[in-house]
Amino acid sequence: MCPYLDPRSTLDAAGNPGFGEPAETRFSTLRSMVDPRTQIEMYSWMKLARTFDEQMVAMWKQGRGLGGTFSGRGHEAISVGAGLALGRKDVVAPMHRDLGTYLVRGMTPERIFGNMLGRATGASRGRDANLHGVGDLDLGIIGFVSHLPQSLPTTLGIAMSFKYRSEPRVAMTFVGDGGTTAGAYHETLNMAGLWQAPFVLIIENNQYAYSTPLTQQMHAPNFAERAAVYGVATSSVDGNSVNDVYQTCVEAIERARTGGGPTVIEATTMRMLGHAIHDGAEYVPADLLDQWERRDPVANHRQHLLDTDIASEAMLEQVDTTSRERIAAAVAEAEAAAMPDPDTLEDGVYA
Ligand SMILES: Cc1ncc(C[n+]2csc(CCOP(=O)(O)OP(=O)(O)O)c2C)c(N)n1
Ligand SMILES: [Mg+2]
Repeated sequence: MCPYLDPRSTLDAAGNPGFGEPAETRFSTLRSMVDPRTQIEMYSWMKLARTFDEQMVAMWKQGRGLGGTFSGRGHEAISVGAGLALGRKDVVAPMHRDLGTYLVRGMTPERIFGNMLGRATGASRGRDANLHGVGDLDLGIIGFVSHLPQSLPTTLGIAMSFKYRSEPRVAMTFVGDGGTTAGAYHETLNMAGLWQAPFVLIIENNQYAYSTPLTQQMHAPNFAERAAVYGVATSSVDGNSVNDVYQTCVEAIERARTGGGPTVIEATTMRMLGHAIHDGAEYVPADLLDQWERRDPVANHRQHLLDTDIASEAMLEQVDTTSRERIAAAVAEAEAAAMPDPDTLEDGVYA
């Protein structure tokens, strides 16, 4: 359960009866396979990620000293669903929109805001003012390699180290639709299939690579079909359904852990803001954004929890309030933190 937002404990203390089993099963097979507690937990993390994201965007507009600001709005079901499906000893290399994965793996909002504000308390101790390259091996987070898509061969190498040592561990990473057009994507999948590595790759198909729409990127935009030729298992999933993403990842991770080889999961979603916050994304048709706004992963999962009687409105309001308080406290702590000591400038420089 999300350590910051535990609706069960808060609401039990308030005397709320809490949640029960779904009233009826009227959702897809995948959705009905996810237990109610996990579904509430996923909402808690998605809401925390969304609240963080909105705060980050607001602070950038206020000129409050954030570095590279890449919104993951719309990607929460992917980053949270995939992150929660992993085991404690597995590793993951998140991408620039995967804030939710950092959070579920245990990187605190204080450390992430501290990082974005260049503080000594940030995850990179002031070396990097966004989430590019920030990792924490104790949390099983491999720093994102900014040169796309070079996190793929790196993560495949880690997966192969698990295989060589006969450790039942899995390495997961992400790539954007744009990143799949680069050579290293194909080289990685070729070797992953050949070696049957314990490797899971999630393609975050958000329709755009910077200002280039999918239709101008590739002739055959069916990612699962294209990946299958490399000898990997493939799945296509609604990237705005956290239950579907989670369940698909659970199955892929289990297959990889038990010697069944790699999986490529295509998760379809939409990049809801510009490439980075300076980009107004005027090139994205407004009606396309409207269509995807109606499929918002956080709002829709919230409604699903209510419709199935998994959670009450009071419980979810409590989660929403706790998220706001948690993020406000993290920002206050990060803004009050010291900048790095200039004497430490060369720490961590090896060549
Ligand atoms: C080799 C390389 N070229 C260019 C960039 C700059 N860049 C960063 S993200 C990005 C767009 C990537 O699009 P996509 O893979 O679809 O991911 P998205 O940003 O949509 O999540 C570009 C061009 C980079 N990081 N690395
Ligand atoms: Mg993209």
